[in-house]
Amino acid sequence: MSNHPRVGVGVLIFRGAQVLVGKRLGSHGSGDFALPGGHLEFGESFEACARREVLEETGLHLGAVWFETAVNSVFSAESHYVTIFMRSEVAQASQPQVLEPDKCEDWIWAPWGSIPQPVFLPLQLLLDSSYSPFGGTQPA
Ligand code: 8DG
Ligand code: MG
Ligand code: MG
Repeated sequence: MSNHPRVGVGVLIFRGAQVLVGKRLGSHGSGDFALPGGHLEFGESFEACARREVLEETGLHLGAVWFETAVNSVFSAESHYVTIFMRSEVAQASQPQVLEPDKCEDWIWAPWGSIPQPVFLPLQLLLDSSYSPFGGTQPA
């Protein structure tokens, strides 16, 4: 707990039109579907954080990783994150592993428009924003 905002990095890993989400366990947002990710460490780049968290949590080694957007995630009076969203793409054959079973129940590939509810606040803020992963206007 801190009275300053912290920095969280969420990683949008696309496999074609599907994005990787996992059901959180054990900490705030337990039961919510969230992107792989975690805290930015002191001195760490966004890209390095994205690669490290994804490797720790899923075993996936990412290729190119790039910045997409950011949201302001005010969870409560005591918990405030600035969330940096990074993005990467993986091959169709890629299979994530549940390497932190105390923190994530399972990983699933979900179509961008059909991520199961409930959704972890930062990802919900992204879904509610004008961000579109495939460019242009999202079909209704
Ligand atoms: P760490 O302490 O090992 O760095 O993190 P973790 O064990 O992987 O914890 P986490 O809860 O997955 O991530 C730490 C915080 O990062 C989380 O409590 C809130 C913040 N965060 C965001 N956006 C996102 C997101 O999209 N996904 C994840 N997993 N965390 C996020 O602000
Ligand atoms: Mg982590
Ligand atoms: Mg995490």
